[in-house]
Amino acid sequence: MNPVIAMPEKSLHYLELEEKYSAHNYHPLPVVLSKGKGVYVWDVEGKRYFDFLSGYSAVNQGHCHPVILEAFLEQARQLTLTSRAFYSDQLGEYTKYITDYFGYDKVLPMNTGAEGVETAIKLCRKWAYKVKGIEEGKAVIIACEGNFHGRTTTIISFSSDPSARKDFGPYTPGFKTIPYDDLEALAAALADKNVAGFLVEPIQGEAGVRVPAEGYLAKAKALCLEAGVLFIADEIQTGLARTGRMLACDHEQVRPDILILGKALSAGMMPVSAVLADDEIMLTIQPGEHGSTYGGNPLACKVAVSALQVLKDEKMTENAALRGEQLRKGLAGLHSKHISLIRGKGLLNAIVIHHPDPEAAWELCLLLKENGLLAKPTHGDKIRFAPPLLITEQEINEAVEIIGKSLEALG
Ligand code: IF1
Repeated sequence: MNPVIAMPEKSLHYLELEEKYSAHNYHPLPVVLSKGKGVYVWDVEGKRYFDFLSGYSAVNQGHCHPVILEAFLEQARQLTLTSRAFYSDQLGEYTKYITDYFGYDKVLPMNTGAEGVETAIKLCRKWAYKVKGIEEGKAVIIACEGNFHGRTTTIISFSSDPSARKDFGPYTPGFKTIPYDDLEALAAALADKNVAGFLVEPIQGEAGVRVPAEGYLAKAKALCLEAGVLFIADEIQTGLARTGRMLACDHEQVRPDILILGKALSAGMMPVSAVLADDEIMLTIQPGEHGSTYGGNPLACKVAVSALQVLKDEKMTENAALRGEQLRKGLAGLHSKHISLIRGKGLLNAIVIHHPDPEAAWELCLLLKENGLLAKPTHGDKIRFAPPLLITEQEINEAVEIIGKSLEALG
């Protein structure tokens, strides 16, 4: 059955518009959404679904959270953009709030995740030349195989995914990739005196929610400290309560030298990213050397404060830990022959599909959709399950039932 042809007329209309006029840089599931609230989204026909993607973990706080929405609307009526040519009454408040929240001296506000990563790279290089004393132009940043840090030309230069980098060269030099979750490889790479930073995802999202061995982050941080190298954590996806701790690094009491946040920092309302570091690192960048028109805009500032506050007020970290445990147990309890692996932390989870049909993960997502749950396959055989963090015990049970029913229908 071709799912596109089987679509209702209204959905088909919007799908065809996108196909005709939008660049073909995505392959979406055939569902057209027009409304979201909490853990649910609705399609244009009015059918309700559990959202188990959460905008790739950008809507941790749930869709259109009423408190955050109110903050958004209040500020939108007042002032939305000043540029950084002037001060605003929101940026100072936000920078104090977020640096207190995470315990850093300073924050540099940007918009998208990729911009946050680019900012961290520039900061690390600047620190390498101004503080560490590496010879100009020689700084090396270590990254991991299987990484996903964004789509800019520099970031894809150290991607190991051919579809992310092929035909987009020439590539930016100054990066070395090593296997993920491999401390020996890290130790060997750190022997190079020109290494300035180690850029790592505490759990690799794009790689299908790859959780490293316990102790990896703590030991990697210790190795970096010993080598005088900055430990740079990309917590754009793993941060902000998603894995059952405020930061995934908190699971191992690791404090990154540079912390990159994005996605849920605005609860899905708009692109907001942030880079946090202490003065020794952050103050190496001087006026005029970095920035962005929209970075730190008053609307973003107001929304980010509210998004962070809601995570604490509604105990989303604790709920992510509890409900994540319940979800993994529930999935294991299905005893499905089609699931070869269940992995994750908190509410960042994935299953690996075992099936003779290579399209089975996609087919399963279509069945899940029919049964009222949205999820997306990654790397062919993996499906990510990452609902908003306010999901209840009852809702997890319902979701597991839908997943079980869909796995059975897969045959
Ligand atoms: C897409 C994955 C998720 C990220 C980490 C930086 C960024 C991302 C750890 C860049 C973005 C996204 C973007 C999304 C697919 C997606 C993704 F499957 F590719 F890995 F979430 F799981 N660091 N992740 O995960 O942030 O510039 O996009 O704001 O459509 O490409 P951005």
